[in-house]
Amino acid sequence: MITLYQLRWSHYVEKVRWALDIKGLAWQAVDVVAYKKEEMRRFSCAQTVPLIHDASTGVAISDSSPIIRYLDETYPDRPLLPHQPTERAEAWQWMLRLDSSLGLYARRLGYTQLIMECPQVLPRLFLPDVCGGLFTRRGWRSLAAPVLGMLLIKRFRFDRNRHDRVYEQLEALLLSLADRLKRQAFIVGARLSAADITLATLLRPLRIVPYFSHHPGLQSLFAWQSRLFREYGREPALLYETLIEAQRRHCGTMRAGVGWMSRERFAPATALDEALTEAVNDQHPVNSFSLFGALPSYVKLRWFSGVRRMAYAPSPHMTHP
Ligand SMILES: N[C@@H](CCC(=O)N[C@@H](CS)C(=O)NCC(=O)O)C(=O)O
Repeated sequence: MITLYQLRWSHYVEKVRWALDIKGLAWQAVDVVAYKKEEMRRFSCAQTVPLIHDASTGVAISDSSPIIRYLDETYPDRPLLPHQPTERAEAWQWMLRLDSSLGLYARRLGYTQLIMECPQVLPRLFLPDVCGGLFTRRGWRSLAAPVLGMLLIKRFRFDRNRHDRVYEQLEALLLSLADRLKRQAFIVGARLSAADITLATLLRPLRIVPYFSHHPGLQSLFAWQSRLFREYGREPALLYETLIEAQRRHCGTMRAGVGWMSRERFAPATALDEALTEAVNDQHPVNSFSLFGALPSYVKLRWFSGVRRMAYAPSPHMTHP
């Protein structure tokens, strides 16, 4: 039996859940408390989720791509990485590249969107069981939301989205991936591989970011993702998607107009062709002192981010409850 330590809504975790299901392995999930992660402390590997503990080998390993490689090497049936060496190396590089770019940027913009439109969702994600669910209740929710928002800003630097050109870098990457997937059904080779699972799952948070989910040049990419979700029985919408959608329908608007984006195509500064040996992450340490220093950034992001409110339009590829 494999135990998967998870935050339910994490896109890196979703990638591993999908891999475990394809391989047909017996697994169980343990939901961790994000800011303590006590459940995982006994393992010596990096304390990020996903983390798996395989009781039959005694191995504990974190980081989604190495987890998938471990699963393939230990349980060779129903391989997730291509067998052919060149394709295998190519798929592996795509996984690391997407973990280090798309995964990080999509997380930043997904949380940014929640903070801009409905921060009360954050306690429902992070604190569902703390104090018997107190912080998910109306009133308490509104108190907990800004604190969580500030914590996340410090952890992932959403206040630097514009400075770091996150929208620009992502747009350039996704347009090139959309072009690639118009020419071929899968990122590498002739069948689904872990590279496709990586792309489809790490794209998930952008389904709530209208700049991308409604982008005319990216509709084929979201259609590709939705088709894979359907074919492989993945969840059509995670909790945060359903909640933000409900909020948008209720108020008839969404934050969609990224004021500073120009129509010119952006050339990313960093070469994506450099070979990677491991995935890069972007978490920064937070302490209570630095946390409250994030209040001005929270206020700015929530109300003056430069992302304009526009009339709500359902995203074409979202399944509506
Ligand atoms: N490259 C890692 C990224 C893992 C990661 O950053 N996980 C986040 C959840 S999305 C996490 O552990 N967050 C807890 C924290 O920030 O302390 C992977 O592919 O697994």
